[in-house]
Amino acid sequence: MRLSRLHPRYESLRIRDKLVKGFKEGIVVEHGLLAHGRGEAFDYLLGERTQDFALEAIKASVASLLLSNYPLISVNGNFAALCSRDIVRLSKLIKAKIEVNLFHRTLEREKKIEALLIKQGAKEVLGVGERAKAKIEGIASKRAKVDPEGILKANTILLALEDGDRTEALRKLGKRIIAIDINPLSRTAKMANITIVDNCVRALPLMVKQAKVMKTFDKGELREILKNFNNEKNLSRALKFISFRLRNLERDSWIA
Ligand code: PTJ
Repeated sequence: MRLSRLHPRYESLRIRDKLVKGFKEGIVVEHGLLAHGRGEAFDYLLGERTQDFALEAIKASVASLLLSNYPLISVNGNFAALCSRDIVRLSKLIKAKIEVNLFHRTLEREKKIEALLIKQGAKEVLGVGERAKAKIEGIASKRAKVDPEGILKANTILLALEDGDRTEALRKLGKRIIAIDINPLSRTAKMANITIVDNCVRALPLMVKQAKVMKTFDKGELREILKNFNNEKNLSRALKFISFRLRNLERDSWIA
């Protein structure tokens, strides 16, 4: 469909189109379209903007990734369809590995996502086919299969649109988890070390921008940013923001 930039919901429709295209190309699964719908509802509650608590989480995340000696970005279908270009850009800035890790795993999808990331400039994509020969305990789905040179070895992992089980299992293995999850109530949001409550479509470009600036910081400065961040408090700020917005909307609708 050809979208007019003048449409009041242009941005939201543009994102939907990206996902539908990803679906038609075999990158996104049907379930991914449903997951996006849930995300859209939360984005509506957040005012479809990156709020200050998300920006703080983004800064803490970039600090954490720059401090890590084995950072990794875990990519699923939705994340690839929406953010492939910025995933690759960020991976280069923070010197992170990229691994494909799917809930609805098929070799065909893994290869398509790998090809998309390579097209965007990735030099190497882990976790595809035979490479995912390690297994993580405590995960019931095929997401348990990981690359021994990737997720198994990494100490800081950035992920998006994740299920709580895997986040929990990865935390049990001692990994630091940075999650982009627009739902502050999700298990992943609560289990992660740092949760960016924002749409990945906005969060990733902002992470790239921050990484360009923060990679010049010394380790002391990065540690200070990380030390001042508290995930529980940040999540509660997100919830307070949503309640505040709903109260205001309710009041305004009464006046109208
Ligand atoms: O590609 P696969 O096979 O690995 O499958 C991936 C899906 C997306 C199907 C799978 O991970 C899934 O079922 O995801 P969930 O559990 O429905 O969604 C995970 C979280 O992501 C939910 O809390 C959503 O609100 C949130 N979410 C959805 N869209 C976005 C989002 N968070 C940030 N940005 C979004 N665009």
